[in-house]
Amino acid sequence: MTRYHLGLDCSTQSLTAVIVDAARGAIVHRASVNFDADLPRHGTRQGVLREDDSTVVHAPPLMWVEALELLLARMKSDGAPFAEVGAVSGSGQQHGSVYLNGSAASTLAALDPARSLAKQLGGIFSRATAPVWMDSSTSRECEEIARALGGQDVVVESTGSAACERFTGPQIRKFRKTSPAEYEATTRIALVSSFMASVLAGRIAPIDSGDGAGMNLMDIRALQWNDAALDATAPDLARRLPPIVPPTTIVGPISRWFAERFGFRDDARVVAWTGDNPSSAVGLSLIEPGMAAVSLGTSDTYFGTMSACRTDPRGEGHVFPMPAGGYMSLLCFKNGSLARERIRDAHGLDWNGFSAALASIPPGNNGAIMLPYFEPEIVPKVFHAGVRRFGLSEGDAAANCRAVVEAQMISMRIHSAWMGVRPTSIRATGGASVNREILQVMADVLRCPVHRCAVTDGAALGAALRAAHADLAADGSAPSWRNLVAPFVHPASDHRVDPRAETGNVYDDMAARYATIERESATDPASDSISAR
Ligand code: XUL
Repeated sequence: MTRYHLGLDCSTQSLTAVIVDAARGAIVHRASVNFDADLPRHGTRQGVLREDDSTVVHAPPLMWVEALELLLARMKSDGAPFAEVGAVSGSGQQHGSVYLNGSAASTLAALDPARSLAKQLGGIFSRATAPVWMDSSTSRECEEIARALGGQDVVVESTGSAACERFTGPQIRKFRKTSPAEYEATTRIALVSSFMASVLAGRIAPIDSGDGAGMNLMDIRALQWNDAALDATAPDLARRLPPIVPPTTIVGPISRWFAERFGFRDDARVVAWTGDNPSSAVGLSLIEPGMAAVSLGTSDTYFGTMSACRTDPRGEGHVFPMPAGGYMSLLCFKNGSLARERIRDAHGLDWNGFSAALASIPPGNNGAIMLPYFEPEIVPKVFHAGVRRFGLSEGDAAANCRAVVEAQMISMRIHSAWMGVRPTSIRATGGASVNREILQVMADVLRCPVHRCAVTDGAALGAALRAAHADLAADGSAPSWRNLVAPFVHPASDHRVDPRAETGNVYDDMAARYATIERESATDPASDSISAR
């Protein structure tokens, strides 16, 4: 009897597991391994290894392997129902790359259940560490790739994103340039997602199109390797990459190592893993076009869904195919909670005080505008930190509280406009989503209802639901995505905030003014309204 589905998320700091009972719409088991705390011998801090030059950020793939073994062992002793798991899938931090040598395929296929996984897999790497998404050491390679392909516009249009430092293609190019012998010894390059799927399935797993889109190597429309991008990146790259497959592909049965060690069924299916962002979209039940989710964390992230593929002409947003069909876009705003906290602290407020101050000023802030670049910004690209204030005095607590939140929401509205879909609803998650006043500004500026959702482990949950979908489909009873995901997204009790009709025009005008100010300040970074606070 296979009632359950297992989802894993190999993120930056931890490996998390969720087991779902899709028929009952319930999570039946949850567990997590923290890399720093549970596997200290790898010497990571917050899951990564940094060189003195802090642009280089790597992680040891063997640590993820050990984490998998430890996590499943803990779950087994806690009584996780592995024998009833029909399929397992997962998600990985996007962009990170794992370099495998010629022994990898045969070693993975012949794992001995009597011996530990990490002891057997130590020899399969042609590079001991994997560059991860936090690595930003490849600016030169990005320029070289963009030049070879005819400019960043061409890279965006063909691969779905501008050539970005953390993306896999520029990372591979740098590896080939700095370590040619190790590159020669590399027979396969995997993503974090496809590497973990390979370990589970005991064979080199394909890369799914959702995570493949984070490489600057895949044709975003054909969902196949883009030959010109491969040529612009490194020699003989095609033979080092596995095929690209749809995110619901079954890679094969679980490896005998896992079946014997933990009691999985021999025919438990391994479903292709994907990136953590496409997987979180499923966990947040973003399965239809026109939906959006905003995560209010240290950085704020905006996910939007589209039925057809569009790319961002400014190259700020990334486009990834969605597991449930269609495409999603990801926009990352660095000055999220970071900026809100800076204003809160500068005025000696707590969050209640911040909310009260924000609410005490009318929408539109009497014309005051802030560009909240406490740190260099990703969207829009701002290289030098500096807060810019227009018609806003630095000492006015209430106006600054409103200004920072209005700026963030207007920026989301302006920089998601290229998607051509006005969201019909937004799911808000992350720490600051408990703040109703912030959600009110979001609803007013983005002109749609905002639902606060208490989703934890969204990427692992999304992976479990993808495993369930692929497994049931393979048995001939594919559920509708909507029915599958709906029971798992629980809106918080005070969950819905509606836009107020009277604010509509205020924000149309303000968004237009904000866009002009933002554009002008990009060409005039030395304006004297800049402040460090
Ligand atoms: C997305 C990105 C991160 C990683 C880590 O482009 O770099 O969200 O996926 O979670």
